[in-house]
Amino acid sequence: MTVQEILDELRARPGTGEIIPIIDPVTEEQITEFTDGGEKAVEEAVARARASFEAAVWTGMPARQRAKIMWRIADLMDAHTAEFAELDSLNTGMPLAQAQMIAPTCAEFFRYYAGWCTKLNGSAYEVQMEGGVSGEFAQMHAYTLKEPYGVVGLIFPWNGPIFNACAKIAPALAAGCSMIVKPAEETPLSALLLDRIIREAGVPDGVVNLVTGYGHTAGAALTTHPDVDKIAFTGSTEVGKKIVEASAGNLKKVMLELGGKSPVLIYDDADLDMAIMMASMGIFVHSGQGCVCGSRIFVQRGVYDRVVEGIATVANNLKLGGPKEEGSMIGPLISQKQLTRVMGFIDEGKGDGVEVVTGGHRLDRTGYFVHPTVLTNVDRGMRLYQQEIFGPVVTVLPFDDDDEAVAMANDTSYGLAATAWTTNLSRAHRLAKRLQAGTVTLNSQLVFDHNVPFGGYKQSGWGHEFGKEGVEAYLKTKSVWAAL
Ligand code: TXE
Repeated sequence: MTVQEILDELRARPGTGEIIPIIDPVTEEQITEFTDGGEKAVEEAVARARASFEAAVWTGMPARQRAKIMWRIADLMDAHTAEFAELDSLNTGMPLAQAQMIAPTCAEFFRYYAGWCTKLNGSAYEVQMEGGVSGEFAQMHAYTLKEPYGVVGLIFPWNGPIFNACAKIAPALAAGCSMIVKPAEETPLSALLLDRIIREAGVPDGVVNLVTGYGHTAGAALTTHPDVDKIAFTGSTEVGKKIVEASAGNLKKVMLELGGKSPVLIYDDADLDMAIMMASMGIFVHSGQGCVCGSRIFVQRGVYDRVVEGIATVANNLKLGGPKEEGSMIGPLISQKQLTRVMGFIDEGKGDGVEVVTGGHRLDRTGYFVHPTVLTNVDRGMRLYQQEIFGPVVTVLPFDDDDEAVAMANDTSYGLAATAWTTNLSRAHRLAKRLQAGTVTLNSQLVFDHNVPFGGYKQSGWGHEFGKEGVEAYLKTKSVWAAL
């Protein structure tokens, strides 16, 4: 299966709407184009998903058998690591080595969740009910059943195309759902390859249905569809709110993984070399296009100057470039739209008197590259301090003590992730409790495991992905009562 075959397959997909170009963010040239699937594609996909669910073609299969098929998906993905890496790096501009590391992690989602297929049990309860039908105390036996939600819509963004796809498809399959999969319009390529693999591995027709198209057409049609039982969405907080409103029609359940403005606290007793390197990579990796990127750094005053200088040095030493360019460590932003957005925040900050320690400009070359940017002298009311920029832009501010650090860290509407760097472990764990975030990392950043739940506090999301919580998101609980 070559990259060209995938490009041809995308171009040949039927659609009813506008032509959507796929642009290489490194060359700014069109790679291919496809037709928006729009409402019609969603309508057909939902009908196929519903029919497969009602016919129990997947849920009716023994759990062991489903687990084997999921393992087969993972094995096939491993056999195609090179193609997945090539497709995602072509589509997003991320370095090839990075894409090659990510692909096997994505395959692992299917192995991890395959294990859950045979373990989705309810609980049993012995109940003595006063005044029951058969005497003073009615003996009751109650138990819960875990049932798949039904037909679910999976909508995800462009920042980690194959990762986002697997993080949603694998638990939904383990739970026994039928699904409609809508990748971002910018990055549908690797989802096409995954779709082929899923069918080749033996997932019956109609269980996984790929729809390609815009968010405001295909995505929106999914969220309003009366026959979709749940939406699992990763993307912007703005669209997350739209999805909540759109889902009200049939009160479909919604899981949201939204944006962040994650704080990183660096104390004077921290391993500063490590903290500087990790905090820098924690924002500049993937050009800041990660939901957990630590975009607000707070440094204890005594080491403030040293840390600002250290982060600026890392920023200046990172080699930006496309996947094919020798030694490139960081790729471009995904699109002209994101470049305009990111530069808008930076230019507005400059106008408001922010100090640009380094960066603050796009690179003087083709491609949507922004120089890693360190900003100080930032006012906490500024838009660039409060809103997710989703670019390689970090603000650094000083603090004196725990109370001030925590107050500043918690001072946004987001609550996705937070980090503390300190060798005082009792303080580290106290901070973990006080920081308003769904994930807190202590003396570490950029951590991930399939088994550890991940979800946002405040306006960063609803519900969890990964781990046991990740599969439970696709399950309903039914209570059954029996009089003994
Ligand atoms: O995201 P969108 P965009 C944030 C980040 C970024 C900003 C804009 O701050 O700068 O969002 O990025 C689909 N109904 N994040 O515009 O629009 C769309 O087709 C249903 C953070 O790309 O949220 C795509 O598949 N679906 C985030 C997906 O939603 C709709 C990662 C995401 O697109 C829709 C990405 C609609 N009305 C961006 N409108 C994170 N949490 O990591 C769009 N979509």
